[in-house]
Amino acid sequence: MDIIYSPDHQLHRGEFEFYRGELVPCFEKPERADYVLSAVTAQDVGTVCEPEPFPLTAIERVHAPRYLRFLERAWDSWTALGNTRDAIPAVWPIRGFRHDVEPDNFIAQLGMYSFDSGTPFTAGTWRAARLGADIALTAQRRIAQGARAAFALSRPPGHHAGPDFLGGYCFINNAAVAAQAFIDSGASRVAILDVDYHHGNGTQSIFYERADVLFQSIHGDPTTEYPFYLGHADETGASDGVGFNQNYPLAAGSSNAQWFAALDAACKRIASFAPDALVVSLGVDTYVGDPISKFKLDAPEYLRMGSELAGLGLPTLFVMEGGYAVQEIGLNVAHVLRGFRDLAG
Ligand code: SP5
Ligand code: ZN
Repeated sequence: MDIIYSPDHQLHRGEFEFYRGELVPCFEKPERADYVLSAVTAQDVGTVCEPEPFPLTAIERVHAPRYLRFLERAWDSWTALGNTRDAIPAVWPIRGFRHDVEPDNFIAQLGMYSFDSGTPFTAGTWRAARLGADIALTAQRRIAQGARAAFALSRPPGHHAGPDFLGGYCFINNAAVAAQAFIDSGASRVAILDVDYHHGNGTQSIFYERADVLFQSIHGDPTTEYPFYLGHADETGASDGVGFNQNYPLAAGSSNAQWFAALDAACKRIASFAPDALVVSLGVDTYVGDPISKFKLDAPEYLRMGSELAGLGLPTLFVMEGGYAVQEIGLNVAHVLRGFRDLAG
C-alpha cells in the first residue's frame, strides 16, 4: 500500500504543554512520525510517497473559513505582540459568552478557537497541519483511483479538531477532510472508525448531523478520560444524522477482550451501513505501554486489529492519530498495516 509522508511534519514542534499546573515537554513530538516511518519501511508494509498539493477549498469543506484564516495568521499575530515562545491559550468563552463576534485581540481569538491548554501553536504549525491535510487527500486520491488501501502518515494528528476549534494536539481534522473528499468524488456513504484511545470529538462534531458519514469511536470512558466532555454512548447523532454516530466508551484499564467486543460491534454497524470507503483514525495510544493512556493492546492485538479491518472488505484509508510510547508506536502501526495486508492481499 502507498504510505504518504513528508519530512516537513517536523515544522510543528511544540515545546511544552500545560499539565497539572506545570509546563511539561510535549508528548506529541516529531520523533513519533520518524519511528513510524522507519518501522513501516523496515517491515516492508508499502511504498513511501510524497504528498501532492491540494487547494484550501478541500479543507474548507469541513472547517470554517474563519477558523482556517485564524490558523494561517496565528503565528504572525502572536509574534507581532513581541512573543517568542509557543502560543498557548489562557482564556476561554464558556457558557454564556458570545461566539458570534471574533475579538480583535489575538489572545482572545486563540481562546475562542481552542478547547485546552495542551496544544501549543508554533512557528511551523500551520504549514505542517496544512501538509497533513494534503497527505490525507493524496492517500484518498490513491484509493479513489482504485487502491485497496493507503496510509496517511501525517502529524500533527487531527481527530480532536472540530469545525472551528483546535485541541488535543490537533489543528486540522485529516480524517474528516479525507472522508469529505470521498463524498465529493462521488461516494454515497463513508464510514469513519476511530480507534485512538481518546474520543474523536472533532470528527463527531463535524459529521453529527449527517447520514452520509457514519462515525464509530472506541475510546476511554470520558467520565474519567480526555477529552472528558464528549464521547458517551448516548450520543447517537442529531437531525438527519440520528443513528449515524456510535460511541463505545470503555473504562480505563479495560481488557483486550472488551476492546475487541467493541471493535466487533463497530464493524457490524459499518458492514450494515455498506459504505463505499472506510477511513480509520489510527491512534496507537491503546498500547499497554502508552504513557498517557490505559488500555492494554500489544503486538498480537495490533495484528488482529488489522486483519479484522481487512475482513470488512472495504477500500480503507488509515490516518495517523495519537500514540505516545514514542519508540514503540512504529511497530504498533506496522503491525496493524501488516495484519491488514496479510488478509487483504
Ligand atoms: C491525538 C491525541 O491522542 N490527543 C490526546 C491529547 C491528550 N491531551 C491530554 C494529555 C494529558 C496528559 N496526561 C498525562 C498523564 C501522565 N501520567
Ligand atoms: Zn489519543
